[in-house]
Amino acid sequence: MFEYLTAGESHGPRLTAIIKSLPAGLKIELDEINEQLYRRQQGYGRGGRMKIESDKVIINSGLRHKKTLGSPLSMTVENKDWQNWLEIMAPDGEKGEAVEALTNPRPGHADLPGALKYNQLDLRNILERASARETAARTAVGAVARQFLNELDINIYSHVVQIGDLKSKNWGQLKAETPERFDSEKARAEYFAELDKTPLRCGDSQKTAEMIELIDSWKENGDSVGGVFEIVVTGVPVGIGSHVHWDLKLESKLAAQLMGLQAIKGVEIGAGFKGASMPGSEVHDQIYYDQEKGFFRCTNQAGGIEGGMSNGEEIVIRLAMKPIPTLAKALETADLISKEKRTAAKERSDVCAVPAASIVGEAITASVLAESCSSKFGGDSMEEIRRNYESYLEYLSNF
Ligand code: EPS
Repeated sequence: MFEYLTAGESHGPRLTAIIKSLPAGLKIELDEINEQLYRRQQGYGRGGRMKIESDKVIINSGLRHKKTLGSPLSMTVENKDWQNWLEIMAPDGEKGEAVEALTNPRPGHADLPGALKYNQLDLRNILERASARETAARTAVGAVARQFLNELDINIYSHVVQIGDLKSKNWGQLKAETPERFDSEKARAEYFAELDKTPLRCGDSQKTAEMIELIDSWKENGDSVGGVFEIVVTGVPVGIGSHVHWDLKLESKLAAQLMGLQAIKGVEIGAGFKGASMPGSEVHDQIYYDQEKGFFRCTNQAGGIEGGMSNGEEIVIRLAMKPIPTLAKALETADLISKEKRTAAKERSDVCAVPAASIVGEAITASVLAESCSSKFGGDSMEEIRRNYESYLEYLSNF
């Protein structure tokens, strides 16, 4: 369940996502999918394309009267910009080679390796699919997964903690400073919801102002800007994922899928790379027991995952996004056909898309957790999954 496929080119007619199978009887609100699509389109540093698009989902199958049927759920998101590309991107067009080919590959993009691998003489045949426009489809999938996870009281949040070389406090530091500020789900949800009203989805307004200045000044130089964002998942019961096979481990599923998000170059779970320089006695979260809480930890260096399984603590993931490879200050490149020295293709582009990536990161995390939870709790219908989930929680509380 929750396996999915996306299709579509950036300037083609539309994006499509198909979730192969879902539990029957899951309530899906289209408004909630559209809200996630809207969130993904926000953020300071976006380019001209976002003024054209206003993403809305169309459900084509698998849903009746707001409830899933268990059959494939297929969704589309229209590309409004398609109207400006009717000839260049025509699926049955006859212009063929008369359309001017793009032959100056952008360093850092899929352009060159894609053209060589697929034997293409027009880079557009690669870049249209490589484009991060595709993430609108994954966001729609994640929005469905999120509604499933809500039924299991699992919540997924994110925030931006670095733009360029400017850093703000990460989740662990924020919690350590004022634990009482985040001690209920309501408080956590409110904190993260407020970030949606800010330009960069960063909780530090002073740092945000500096980050905006950095984006503006790098943009003026014709440059692009990367950054780091963090994903925080609450409410995951112990035992999601498994230690028995490498590909069942929760962190390998999360890392693999999150690294599949365009421009992501690094993933850390919990203390991540920092843990490598710390003594073991400080890295591992000591285990305590309380009649009320059951087993618990006072620290969370593991980022909520031990041995490939959730350990009941918050899951904390950090992702590094490189600067977007389409630069106004074009980099040097070599022509695909003539092999002569050229400057890279300059398409209209975003200068910084880290806030948008954080929303897609949430969506991908949601789809991984939905898949892992449905495999743990089984069942073809929501009633069956809920029964299994509740009896597992009861078993844990009596352990
Ligand atoms: C992208 C290039 C830009 C971005 C696009 C990703 O699009 P365009 O080439 O049309 O200006 O705006 O992102 C989206 C369209 C989106 O919906 O996020 C790229 O090359 O990856």
